[in-house]
Amino acid sequence: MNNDTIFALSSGFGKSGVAVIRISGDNLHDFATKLIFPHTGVVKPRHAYFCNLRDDTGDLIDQCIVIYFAAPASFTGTDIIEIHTHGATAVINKIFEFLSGHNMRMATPGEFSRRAFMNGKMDLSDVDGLAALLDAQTDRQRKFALKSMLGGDGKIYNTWREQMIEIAAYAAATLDYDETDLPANISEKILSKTKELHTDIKKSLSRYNVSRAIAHGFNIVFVGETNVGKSSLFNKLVGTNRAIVSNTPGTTRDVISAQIDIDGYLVNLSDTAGLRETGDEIEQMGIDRTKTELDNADLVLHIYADNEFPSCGGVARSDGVVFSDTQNKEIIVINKCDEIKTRNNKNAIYTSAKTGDGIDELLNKIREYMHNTLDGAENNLVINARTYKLLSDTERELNSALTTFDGNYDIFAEHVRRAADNIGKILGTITATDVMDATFSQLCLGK
Ligand SMILES: Nc1nc2c(ncn2[C@@H]2O[C@H](COP(=O)(O)OP(=O)(O)OP(=O)(O)O)[C@@H](O)[C@H]2O)c(=O)[nH]1
Ligand SMILES: [Mg+2]
Repeated sequence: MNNDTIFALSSGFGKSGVAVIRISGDNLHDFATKLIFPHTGVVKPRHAYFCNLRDDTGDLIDQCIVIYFAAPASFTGTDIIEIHTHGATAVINKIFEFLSGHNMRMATPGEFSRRAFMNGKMDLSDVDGLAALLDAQTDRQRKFALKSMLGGDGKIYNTWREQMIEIAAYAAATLDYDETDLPANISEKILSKTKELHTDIKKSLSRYNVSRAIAHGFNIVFVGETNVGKSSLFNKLVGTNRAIVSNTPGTTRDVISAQIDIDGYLVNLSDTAGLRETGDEIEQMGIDRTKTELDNADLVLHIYADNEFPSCGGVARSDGVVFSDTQNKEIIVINKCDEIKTRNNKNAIYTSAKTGDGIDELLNKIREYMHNTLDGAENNLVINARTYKLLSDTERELNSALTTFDGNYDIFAEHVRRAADNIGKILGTITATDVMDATFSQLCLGK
């Protein structure tokens, strides 16, 4: 192993009580001793030492806690020194200057994790989990990412891969050996096991939207004709006057977004331009954007201001142009209920952004919908765009193995082997440099 000695600020930038600078390298024991005991002393790994950190001229930089981790028992598998200093920009810069003078360099983003991966401390799915954890804003995101980071997903991928390798090996063996020399019913077992794997992987892929909704937020879109009170309701749910409200139809033109936390789930709320036929170019652009929002929606709040609305579901404009078929993921809201005498629609929620009537009921309905869609996701694989692509390729190979099977295990084995390779790419056991670069660069400096 020949690692450069690298350093980075592992805690966040900006003024803080404490900042943590991490150093990774091959032989840091002597340097740790120099920091902790400039005169005499023996540094023990994994002990916190309080010390006066001095530069090479003997000037005090700051009072710090320094911890030395000896390889391989560290995050990266290399020697590591952690310096816990006061979180002032001037102190941090001074320490960086001092370290640079000792033949050390600033780490690139994700370089610490890359070392951990190279030293077998993490597989790529753990790295994806770490990246998701660092991005986590809500409790559900935290739990979801943590499971992946601690190797839960890696275990599943490894089991799948081992099973595929075994299937491919047996399939190849049927070509070379007599059936009587192989385990009983081997042909049926090969096929049934492959079908089982194929079903499991298909199921995981179908839950991709759930992973995405937890990791990046559950998208709720407010849609409806002009002036029905979309922006007023949006403001109620966000809790501030984020969107402009006025009785002029066509007030909202752009998409206005805000994030809220509902029961630990991150929710992206989008208020959109009211749907109507318009000669106004800018308003039309807003309406086009509404369509994009609808395509990415997990739930649509379809707002009306009276009891009349099309019974077919889906989102249509007042001129009858159908925008999107959202009926499976739509809540019908009849707003301005303070002005309505009869409440004769059983499927709708009646609200008044003016009086606050029905807002809690609407929130409860959203909650119920979200829990039905997202709960239980802790058991899902955390699938991101990278793993989705590779998992889809895996599914396709297994599907080809099964559908092209004509009693000849030659081609069958090749498809299963390729499927196993794709899982290997998810884990990073088989990997191209560009995949690794993309995975590690999601991480920030110092990770
Ligand atoms: N009486 C009553 N008026 C409401 C209610 N909600 C909104 N309004 C009024 O209806 C008008 C339109 O409200 P907005 O929230 O701007 O409606 P919008 O659907 O966002 O309209 P556009 O952006 O033009 O599509 C404003 O004058 C609001 O004060 C309500 O529940 N009851
Ligand atoms: Mg509006």
